[in-house]
Parts: sequence; structure tokens; C-alpha cells
Amino acid sequence: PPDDGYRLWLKYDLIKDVSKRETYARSVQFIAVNGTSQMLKSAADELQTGLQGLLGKSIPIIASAGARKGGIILTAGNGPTVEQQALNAEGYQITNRSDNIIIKGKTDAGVLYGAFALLRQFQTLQPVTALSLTSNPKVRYRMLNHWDNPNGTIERGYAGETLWKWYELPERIDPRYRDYARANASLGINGTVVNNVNASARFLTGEYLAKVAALATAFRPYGVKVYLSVYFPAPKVIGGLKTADPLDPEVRSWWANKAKEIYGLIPDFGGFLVKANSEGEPGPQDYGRTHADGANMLAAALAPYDGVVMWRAFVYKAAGTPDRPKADRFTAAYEEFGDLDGKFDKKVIVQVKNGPIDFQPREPFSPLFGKMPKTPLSIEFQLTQEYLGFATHLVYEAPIFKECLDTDTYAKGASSGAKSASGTTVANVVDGSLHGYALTAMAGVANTGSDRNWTGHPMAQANWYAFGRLAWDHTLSSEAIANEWINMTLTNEPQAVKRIADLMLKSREIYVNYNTPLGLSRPWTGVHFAPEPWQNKSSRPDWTAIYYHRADSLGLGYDRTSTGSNALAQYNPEVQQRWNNPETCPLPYLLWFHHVPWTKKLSTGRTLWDELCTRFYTGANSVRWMQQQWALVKNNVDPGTYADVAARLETQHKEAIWWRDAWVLYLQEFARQPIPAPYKKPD
Ligand code: GCW
Repeated sequence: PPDDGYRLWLKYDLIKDVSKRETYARSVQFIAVNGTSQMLKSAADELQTGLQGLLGKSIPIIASAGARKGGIILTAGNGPTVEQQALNAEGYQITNRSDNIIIKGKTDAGVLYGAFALLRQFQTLQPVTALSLTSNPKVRYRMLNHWDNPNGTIERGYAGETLWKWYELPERIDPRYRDYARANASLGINGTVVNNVNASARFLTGEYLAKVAALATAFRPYGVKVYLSVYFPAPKVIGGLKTADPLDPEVRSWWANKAKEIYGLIPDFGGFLVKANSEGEPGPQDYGRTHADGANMLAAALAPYDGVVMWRAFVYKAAGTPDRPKADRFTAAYEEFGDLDGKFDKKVIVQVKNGPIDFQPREPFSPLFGKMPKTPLSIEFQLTQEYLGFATHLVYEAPIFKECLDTDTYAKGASSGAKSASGTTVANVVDGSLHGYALTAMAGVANTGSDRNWTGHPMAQANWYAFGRLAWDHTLSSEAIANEWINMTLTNEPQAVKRIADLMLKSREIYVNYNTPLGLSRPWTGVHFAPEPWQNKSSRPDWTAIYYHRADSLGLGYDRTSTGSNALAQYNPEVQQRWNNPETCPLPYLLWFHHVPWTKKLSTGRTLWDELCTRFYTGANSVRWMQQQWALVKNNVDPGTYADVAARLETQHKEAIWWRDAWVLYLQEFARQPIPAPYKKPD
């Protein structure tokens, strides 16, 4: 039967090469597991199932290897050896000793991650002899954030409805919960926020906590902890109090009791995620208090337990309004959070979106990363393709994540220069190595849903995969991750792997070209799908298109230098220098920071107008190239997956033209110039 995508990258299909299979089979004649915990059992079971599929052989699980050779030995423990000392709490080590493959972790979780890593070796046809793999996660909390509502819908979700069947819980446990946890564990994702940050207070009621506890039980054998988004005024809405003021003693004790109730049901509950005073969500400012007051109050409630508070910095007051005509949404988060640096409780992590605005196809990094040395900052990426063509456009997101993570914040001033060598990149901030944070986290807004293949677009599975791998180790390259994923999910045929990887690696730039080239942005209100650069009516000016692109008769782009909003001043001087001169600002960021005349000659030799047209047209044409590349792998991938992706690429092409034409025709009204000759012909 055609592959329905349900198994994700954990497919475990029989390895076609017989001799390879036989070689592998000789090294795995048993799985010995030292211990009986749930997580060790998960590890052994996964190896057994995986190897059964890959090698077509059933391998016994035994309690102890004794003198036996030619098997896999799983051991957890914190011993004195140098190897063990090289591991952190969730790291693993895989070595060959006395003809056995040994997977070691300090904890059971480490062993579980090691088991998946070993399976990956088989799935990607790597050797399993002379192994010496030591790997430690670089951040501690590796999280998915689900924007799932109690009524089953998912905010910005394009892969069906929520995975959580609230009306069946807590009694019925959908088998899919376990597969969800397995998929996450295979990447090292160890936490999941199950409900939308635009939170319903209902999740904190006894009725729902019992359901959440049932999910926690299903995920626990895979090391995935459950977290909840909280509605800040819950003490009023479900607690019957008159206020939700974070400094009010009754409110504080309400939260303390709520935490106690939660931990009574879920002893390893992860903690709270909070969106407050943002886009209409209530928060501490409603009572004249600060974000720190709100976050610290929740941290106090969690003090007796292991949980943490993840407080989002995605905030922006209405900008462009008569009282704040010049205000720039770009600067809003730092304006609200900058002064609070160092004022948060030790259990608080401030969660910052990668860019200052909102998950645009390309954004500069958020200025907070360079300027909050005393506050643990988590980075929030968006896997679901809100601004990336929903589930019909193929966009491999690893390059988006990497571009941000690898950018130097110059948080310690001028340094040796070269990207990550400087030690002050966004990744170095987030992983705690720069400022020595004890709490470190990365979050991805999930792209999963009830669709059989989890993510709608079959290729969007790679975005879940890539996020998880980078949350574990941000030094992995986009290319290495793509290669792993393709080998595990689509094909092992080297030529086809190469072609698909090429297609994936170019996909983001292609999308940017037909969607928002040269640093345009488009977070206007509404569905975030249709091109409507003309949209200029909304309850808030900063929810119009015009507010962002600033097209006028002279030119295009948002002046964020000192002659404009001066948002650039929120970056360290070296970063400002990189972006503040329109002559030298790299083209991908140009219109983020400058209002550029239509006739201005760019470094490409073309005027702004010609360059824009070139990008819009070549971008849309490149989707044809993507289709051709995909057609060339037809015989190497599953026919169902092939047809699904081919059909979505056809839609993508149609929509790329739609975007191109909308922008070009709209901008032409301002630029008043012809479309350059090579692109005049209709498609
Ligand atoms: O990306 C924007 C979305 C909102 C979302 C908000 C946020 C959950 O358009 O749908 O709300 O950001 O991140 O809070």
C-alpha cells in the first residue's frame, strides 16, 4: 500500500541491500537492558521494533548480556569514568566494546535518546562498528508549543484538528499519543505545551487537569513532560476572585493552591507558558504591574516543584495610532522588557520569538538576544507555516532557524568576527554558554494536527524534525539534517537524496523571492495567506499592510535608522554598523531597515524596482524548477508521497504567481515603471 506518512521518519522499512542487512544483523543479536524503568523499556522496545523492520529479524530483549557478544547493551548510571563524566543529564554515548554496542546515559532519558541515535545509524546506513558517539543536548528544555484550542481547532494550524481528543480523555488514550511522544523522543524533544498561548482558563479546571494528566501519563515513558499555557486572569474566571493582580495575597495563594493541585495529579508537570498583555490577552499590566511581577508570582507558586515559567516577550502596543504616530512595533518588546533584565525569579525564562515582528519569511534577530544578559532567554521558532504558505508550499525551515541562531549579537562587543567562533551568537545566548544561564530552552510552535501524515504537507515533517535536532544541537547544519531526514523518510538512493536535499535547501530562498524579497515583511491582519499589500483598514494601523512595507511615490521599505524609527539603536554597535548603511546593508535585510528609492541602483547593478521584479519573477519560476527536480525522483520515493508532493507543488506554483502579480501590480502604482523586459511575457 502507498505510504500514508503516519510513521514519519521512524519508518523502519526493510533495508534493501541484503549484504548490508546481514552485516548489521551480526552485530545485533540481542538487546540487553539493565533496569526496568518505563524509559528503558521504551528504549528497548523501540530498538526491537526498529530492528525487526529494518533487518527483518526478531531480536530478543534480555535482562543481562552476561558473557554474550554481538548485541546491544543499554545501561544508565552516573559512574566515575571519564566517559560518564563527559555526559550531561540527558546525553548519551554509544561505543563498541567486546563485540557489543553499548549505549550509556547518566539517566534513563539519556539511554532512550541513545537508542534513537543508534537506530538513526541503521536508518541512514552508517556503520555500527567502531562507534564513538557522544552527544549532549545543548539546551535543557526542548519544547513544542501547540496552539490548540479546547474546541479542537488549532490557531494557525494547517494539518487538521488538534491531536488531543479532549472529549475522550481521560478515559480513552488514543494510540497516537504514544506515537507523538516517540517521534519527539527520537529528536530529544522533552516538553510539550498542549494548549494555545491564547489560553482558555478551562485547562486549569479539575475537569481538564484530569485529561492533561492522562496525556502526561501517555508521554512519560518517552521523557516528554506536559506544560500548560495559562490564562492570566484565571483566578477571576474560574477561581471566583475579584482580581488577578499578581501582588494580591489571595491571588498568589490561588496560584499556589492550583500548582499544588496540578502536581498532585502530574508529579513531573513541566510548568507554565504565558502570553500576557499581548494582542488583547490580559496580564499584569492591567493592574499596573510589570511582566516581572506576573512571571515571578507564577514562579513563586511553582517554587516547591521542579516546574518553570516561560513568559513570552511577544508584546506590542498599538503603533501608528494618533497618540503614538511614529511608534515602531519592532522596538516594542525591548521597550517593555529591557528594564526588567535581572528582575525575574530564577525559575523564569523569557521566551522570545526569533525576530522582532512575527515569524516572517526572513527577519533580523530580535534585539533582546543581544541585550538581556541577566535573563535566561528562550528562542521561539514557528514550525507551522503561518507566513510560509500554509500546507501547500514546500519550505524547509532549518535555514531560517540557523540563520538566526548563527548571527552574532556582539553582546560582548567587537570580537574575532567570524560567526559562531565569536561565542556571542544568538545560539550562544540561548544555550546559556555566553551568560551562564542555568535554564535554557528552545520552543517550536508545532505544525502537527490530526491529518494522517501529522503535518499536512509531507515535506513539512522535515520542519518538525529539523527543529528537534537543532534544539538538541544547534551546531548541526541544515544540510546534514536534511540528509538524515530524507534517508530516514523518503529514500536512500544517493542521487535522489542529493536532489531532494538541494530542493529543500533552496526552498526558503525561493519562497522569500516570490513572497517578500529584499527584506519586505507582511504580518498584516487576517488569514496571513492572501497577498493583500494594499490592505490599509483595520482597528489598528500596525495591523495594516501599508504600515510594514511603506510603499510611496519615492520608494519602499521601513526606515529604522536614526532618520526613521531608530529601531537599529536597540542592537549592539557592530550589528548597527552591519545594517544601518543602505549602501552596505545586505540585500536580504535592506527593506527591513531602509526606505529605498525605486530608482536606487543596488549592488546587483539593478535598480530597486528592477531587482524586486527580478526576484518576484525568478522566485515564481523557480517553483517550476522545484517541480522538475521532484519529477526526477519519482522512481525513488513512495508513489503516494510522490503524488501528494507533486500536487502541492502545482498549487504552490499557482500561488507563487498570485503573490508575484499582486505585489508587482500593486507596487507598480507607486514605482510607475514598466516591468523589465525579460518578465513581460505572460506565464
Ligand atoms: O503569529 C501571531 C499569530 C497569532 C498568534 C500570535 C502569538 C497565538 O498571528 O495567531 O497567537 O502571533 O504568537 O501569540
